[in-house]
Amino acid sequence: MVREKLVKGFREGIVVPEGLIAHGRGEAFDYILGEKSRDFALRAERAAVALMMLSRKPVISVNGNAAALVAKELSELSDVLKVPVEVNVFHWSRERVERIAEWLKENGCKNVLYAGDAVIEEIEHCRRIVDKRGIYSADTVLVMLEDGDRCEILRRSGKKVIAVDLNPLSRTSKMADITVVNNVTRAIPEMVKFAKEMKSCSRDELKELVNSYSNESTIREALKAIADYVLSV
Ligand code: PTJ
Repeated sequence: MVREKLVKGFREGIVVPEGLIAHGRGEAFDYILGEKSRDFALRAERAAVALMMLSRKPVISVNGNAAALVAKELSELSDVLKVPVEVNVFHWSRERVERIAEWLKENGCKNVLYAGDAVIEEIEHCRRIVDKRGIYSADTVLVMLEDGDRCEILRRSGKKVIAVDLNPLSRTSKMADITVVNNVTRAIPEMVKFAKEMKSCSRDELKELVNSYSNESTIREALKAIADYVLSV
């Protein structure tokens, strides 16, 4: 079913061929992680939601694969957290960006940014094209299925980065403030659930969740989970 969503997205011009390759890589990591949400992923998801709730101007960055896989869930997350979704893609064309934005709107997203009216100079590829009201001025960016160098540049420009990436060894995973080593198909619905539950948390409780979080531990635990799982089968 997941593959069918991507294939449909590909036929409709939302997903690029490279996105199908990226998904295959994700599937391989998901397989050796046991295809379930691990404790370190759930902890990262809670910390991620807390960080977004504490942020002045958070934004959810969405590319072709994410839109094809979890458009409805991203719309819900955007709604619950009152955070905009920005279409930001590696393989950019005005037509493609508009198509993804339309798809997100059809799936319930009320706050979609895709103006492409600003650039982040240091980024060399098309992900440099951003929206002034979104990634450009955001203090926290949630990214998924990300290529390595943007994460580093966003962090260098003073933004907090939350990544969802099944590969704990990727540059994005290592560079992000919070890495959710989980499949977006599980991570985003879980984050919606946590966001609803955490609405009653005080700022101090949210701060405690963020401050007690260690991304280094997450990466280490993810690698250990892979090693244990692979050796146990
Ligand atoms: O839509 P565009 O134009 O922005 O293009 C997007 C792609 C996916 C082509 C681009 O971002 C890309 O090439 O990504 P990479 O470098 O292949 O990185 C994707 C990362 O996401 C890899 O580390 C994969 O393991 C991981 N990944 C793949 N599928 C999933 C995933 N992580 C979480 N959930 C998934 N379903």
